[in-house]
Amino acid sequence: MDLRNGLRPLGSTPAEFERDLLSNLYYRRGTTVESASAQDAYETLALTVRDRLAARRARTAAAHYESNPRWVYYLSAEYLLGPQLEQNLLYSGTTELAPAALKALGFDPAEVAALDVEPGLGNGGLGRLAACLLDSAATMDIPAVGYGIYYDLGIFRQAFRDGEQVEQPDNWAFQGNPWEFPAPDDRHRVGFYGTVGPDGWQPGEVVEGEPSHLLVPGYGTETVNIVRLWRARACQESFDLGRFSRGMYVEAVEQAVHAENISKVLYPDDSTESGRELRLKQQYFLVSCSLRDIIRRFRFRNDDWAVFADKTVIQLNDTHPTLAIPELMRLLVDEEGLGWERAWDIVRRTFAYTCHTLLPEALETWPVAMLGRLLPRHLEIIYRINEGLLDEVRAAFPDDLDRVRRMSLIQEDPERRVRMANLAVTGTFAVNGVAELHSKLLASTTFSDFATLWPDRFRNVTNGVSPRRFIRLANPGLSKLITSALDGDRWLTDLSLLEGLAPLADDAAFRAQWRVEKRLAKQALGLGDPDAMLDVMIKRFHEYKRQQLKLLHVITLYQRLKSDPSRFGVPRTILFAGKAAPAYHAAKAIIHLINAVAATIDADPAAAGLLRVVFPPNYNVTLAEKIIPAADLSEQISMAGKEASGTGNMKLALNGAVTIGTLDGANVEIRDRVGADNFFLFGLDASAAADLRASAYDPRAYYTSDGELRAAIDAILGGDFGAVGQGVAGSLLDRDEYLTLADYRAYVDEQDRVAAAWQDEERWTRMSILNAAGSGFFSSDRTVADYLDRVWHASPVRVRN
Ligand code: 26Q
Repeated sequence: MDLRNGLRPLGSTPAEFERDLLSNLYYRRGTTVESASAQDAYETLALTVRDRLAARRARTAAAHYESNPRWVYYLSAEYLLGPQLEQNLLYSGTTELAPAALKALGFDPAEVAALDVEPGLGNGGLGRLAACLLDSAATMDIPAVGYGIYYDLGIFRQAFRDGEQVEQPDNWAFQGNPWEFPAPDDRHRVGFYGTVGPDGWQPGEVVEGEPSHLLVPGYGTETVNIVRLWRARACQESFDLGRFSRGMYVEAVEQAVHAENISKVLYPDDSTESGRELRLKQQYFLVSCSLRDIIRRFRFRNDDWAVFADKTVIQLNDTHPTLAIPELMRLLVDEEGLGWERAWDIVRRTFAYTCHTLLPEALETWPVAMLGRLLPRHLEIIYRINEGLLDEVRAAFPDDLDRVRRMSLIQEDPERRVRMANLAVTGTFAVNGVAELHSKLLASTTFSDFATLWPDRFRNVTNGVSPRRFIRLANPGLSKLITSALDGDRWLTDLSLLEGLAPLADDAAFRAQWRVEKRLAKQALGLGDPDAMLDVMIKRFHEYKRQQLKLLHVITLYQRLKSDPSRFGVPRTILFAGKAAPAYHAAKAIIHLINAVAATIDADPAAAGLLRVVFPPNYNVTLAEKIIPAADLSEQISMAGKEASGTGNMKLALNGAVTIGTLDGANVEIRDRVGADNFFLFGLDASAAADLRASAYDPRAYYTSDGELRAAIDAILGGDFGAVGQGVAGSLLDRDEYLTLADYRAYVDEQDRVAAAWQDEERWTRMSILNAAGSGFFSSDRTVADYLDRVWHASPVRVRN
């Protein structure tokens, strides 16, 4: 089938692009050049670029239909897709055409581009990973669909008021979103509440899920996949015409408003389980809509459940979509009439689970009472799955009651709750961690009982990042230099080729060019002196990540500058960026204190030209793309054994930042690959940290015995930075859950070695180049290749031109 029949081919010359732009402005935007606003121009440009991808999308769909492949479905409550315009220009080969055409029509390309809003449909690493994996799957021609939620309000916009974080709503699609294709025909109905009787589940409330999809183009290939996002819609019946006619306007729409609240807002929490029923509703809403869609798509070419698990693999991005396991059981048993064992076999062969945490408090559980009220049939199914699990445990370990209690899907004390991670491990054929160390720790600690019972289920897939977004788009200058050094841009789809840069670390002329690009990136960022070291800590705020440790270092540097300049080191701009969950008071207190310290240093002429602390608000993908190319030093200083992987660490190394870090998450693998000489290592390792925490750890002993540490904490307590930070200092002295004081001395001493290395410009540049050269492994293309090999077992489908 040739889908191009009857379609006007879209041109690739400037004149043709300009003609299409003009035509879209008239016929789709309904305006004229003379009266068009910048917003009109932006939306029209987006449509014109999107059209070029839509033609490829149509051919992709046709090729997929024809080959009836094994599909990869990615279920994720979060996606951080990043700004769409620059990416879609690059992927459609219109990066040069577009601004030229805009100019020819009298628009200012920079003003137009600035209107592109990033969809902030995620919190942090897990959401951005989802976007990188989709990018790589498309680039590798893998038939894949991402499913998620279309939150009206994405991750909050962060602002500072008197140095404190305040959260503002992010109504990202307020002006409309020109990149999406609404598909109201593919709506599904989702039930909640109600009762289970002889005729099965009778929901008490029904909401509709309406999908829109965004295009996910592959780079350097024809494939264009999609990510499908669900929005909650009230059913027709929920508008109460009777009440409306009686003037009860609010009451008339009450039900409808209630229904649509499901996709209203992203939970801005990346650590603690929120006890809110609406979050659970969101999770089931995502799962129910997506599974129905997956089955609908399965039926295009298949009619036998016997092949479902051969044609489908569903990856669960953490436990947030774990209700998919009981939901598929329900669909197969209650709606399709399959027997329990047959259905369970299909489910167990269909799902795979990625765990992204090691923090016990971040393992999701839901009160049995809440789940049973919201989803009574699912609770029955979970109980039945649990019976099978516990029978298996008892058979393998007779008389080990404690093990049965630990592995049960139901936690009994202090309140009965469903353990979603246990359910995810039980209902899947593969469970993976996101870095070598993390996967090892999962199997030896968090999931040790399950790993003993089912050792083959556990594997590792180390995270990766898209080189298209995080170096090609973010850092065009350095990308150009690399392309000319490597004689072409094949490295963009085979990042291992960056190894070819290693010999150039010894080439003085190349080093000079490398420095020029770094400097230009710092100038473009415009924060601080471009000749000072840019030392960055950019990530969500969490005590385990230890922004407070970096802050103690800042205070120590400041105190040395004032009292002992010979020990100060080198000029630095220290950049923090990141959001704290609104209810995470300890993290917000750290933000407040950082801003107070920054203000004090900024106001002190003694610090001018030597030390500056900057904290640009509202860290997101857009801002990351500006900071990462400019960074010299990458702070990856979590307490060892707590950071599952990290992906910012990879993005920074790829762009030639040198890491100072603990042996945590993927830092371990970064150090292995860039070389121990090009990585500043410090601190307790995971096992020493775990031992110290298990012993009678006394943070005050470190405070008492280390003069610099004591001085830094005393400065906070004594009000050098205003009344701010008493709580932060107090919690470090009293409990210091993440061993900040235990690692302080090793950290500060290692920072002195960083400063010494920086003083030798040529040495530093060599390290910087070797970091980029050694980062090839951290491409999300390699991650997808590992998923294909270890979990998905799917094959590419080539799309013809
Ligand atoms: C759970 C329940 C209720 C509300 C919110 C949540 C929630 C939301 C988001 C829990 C966790 C998250 C996000 C976790 C996350 O981003 N983890 C990071 O994942 C990265 C990708 O694997 C890793 O690199 C990071 O180490 C890990 O912290």
